[in-house]
Amino acid sequence: MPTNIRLPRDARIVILTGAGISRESGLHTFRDADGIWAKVRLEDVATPEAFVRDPAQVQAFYNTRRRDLQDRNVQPNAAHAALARLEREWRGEVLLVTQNIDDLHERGGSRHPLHMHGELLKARCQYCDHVVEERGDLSVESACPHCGLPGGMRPHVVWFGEMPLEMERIYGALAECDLFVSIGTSGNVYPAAGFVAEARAHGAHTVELNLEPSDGARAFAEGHYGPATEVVPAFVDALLQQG
Ligand code: BV8
Repeated sequence: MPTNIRLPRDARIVILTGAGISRESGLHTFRDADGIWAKVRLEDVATPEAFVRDPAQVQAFYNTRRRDLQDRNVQPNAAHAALARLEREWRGEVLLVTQNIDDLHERGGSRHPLHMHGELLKARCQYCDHVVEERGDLSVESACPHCGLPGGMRPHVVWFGEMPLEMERIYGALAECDLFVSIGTSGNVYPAAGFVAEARAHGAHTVELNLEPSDGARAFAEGHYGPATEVVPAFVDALLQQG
């Protein structure tokens, strides 16, 4: 893949991924024609107000996605593996920030992905704030394994109107990185959609890897388009060959 990047091998890299990187693993995106928001309104299942209004509906929405994620046909793909390879072989720091709540980056070999929107396989107690692994269904009666109180367990997921996780760490990395790569995201949801402008303002080279140009494509210095399982491994190869 031709790329006009010339980076020192110890350059600092920040990668942002979205639902598009998991599409070829069999998980739906949000805003494509067959996406999640084409079947259910985000206002009904992905806001704190929805959880107060109809907790059973919200729990059912995430229970279904938690089961789907653990289907044996859902496996990390070549794009997840390529990012794990970059983390292993690149001499500089690589911070992988994902908007995704699936665990495919971990299962694809990434060691410490930063889940800025939380994790589907974790639950949080609203009474004691304890976060636990959760692979089963949550219900409105589920009790907290830590404080024992029933009825306070929610998905450990960042809903619309809630603050994403580890924002200070993310903005610190964006201010210092030499390369910012956005993969498989439509650039619709903030503050993640603003990361490219933040990185560019601090002098980073910015690249978009996506099936097609996203709404924010013009903000990037470089773009390569096609399925993530093709463009991401090719891009990682081009970076590592610079050596
Ligand atoms: C907050 C978890 C403030 C839930 C999600 C300006 C500034 C700040 C906030 C706002 C703002 N304007 C509006 C807001 C509010 C809001 C927002 O952005 N709304 C949007 C709809 C306009 N933002 C928020 O509410 C955020 N919080 O701002 O808090 C605050 C301040 C103080 C105190 C308290 C609070 C929180 C947002 C997080 C919401 N939670 N996820 C869950 O998953 O159920 S976001 C949701 O969208 C998804 O989870 C995903 O993470 C995110 C982005 O979606 P994408 O990943 O991009 O997926 P999408 O389908 O859109 O695109 C897929 C792309 O892949 C496409 O481009 C497609 O072409 C491509 N693709 C498809 N197939 C492939 C492919 N690419 C490669 N290969 C393929 N095969």
